[in-house]
Amino acid sequence: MNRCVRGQLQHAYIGFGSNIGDRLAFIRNALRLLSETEGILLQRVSSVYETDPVGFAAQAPFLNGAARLETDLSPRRLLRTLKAAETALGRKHRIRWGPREIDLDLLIYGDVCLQSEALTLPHPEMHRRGFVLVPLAEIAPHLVHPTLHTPIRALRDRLEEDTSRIKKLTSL
Ligand code: PH2
Ligand code: MG
Ligand code: MG
Repeated sequence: MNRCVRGQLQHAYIGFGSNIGDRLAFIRNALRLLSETEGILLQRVSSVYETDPVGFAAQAPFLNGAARLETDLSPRRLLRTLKAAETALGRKHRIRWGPREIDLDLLIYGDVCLQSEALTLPHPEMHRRGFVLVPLAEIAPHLVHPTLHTPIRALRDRLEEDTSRIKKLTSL
């Protein structure tokens, strides 16, 4: 159920990634765009990690990270804002799971759980992905996953995926 009341401040967590061009510049520009957006306060940003591609392996390594926002935008408006930022930064549409200039994914929005064609919260794959959980555990180890009722750090620690190829690269 979406319990968000517009105008109320919520904590939202996003994941970001890039594996084309100047990856760090795409990430820096995305975070700057979001921090300049009315209704969004960028509160915490993880280190940037270099990660092996998951899903479609024949592509360049990614830079990934996570951030905590405080926002009074609804989940759908926040999602639209993230998509608009991707487009503004020059993201081209390519194959699913494939290379991208910048990817901004809404992972968790307060304790909202919803499933629709446009948006599923929490993100349905996040608990299986090292490139999401490693940076997210850095900034929010005790955050409890709204449907699995498990802290992010514990989800990271029980990952089946090999996280040895997720290397902390730099801080922003
Ligand atoms: N994103 C994908 C598919 N595979 N692999 C890594 N390492 N990082 C990503 O951000 C990523 C991916 C689709 O969103
Ligand atoms: Mg993604
Ligand atoms: Mg995405």
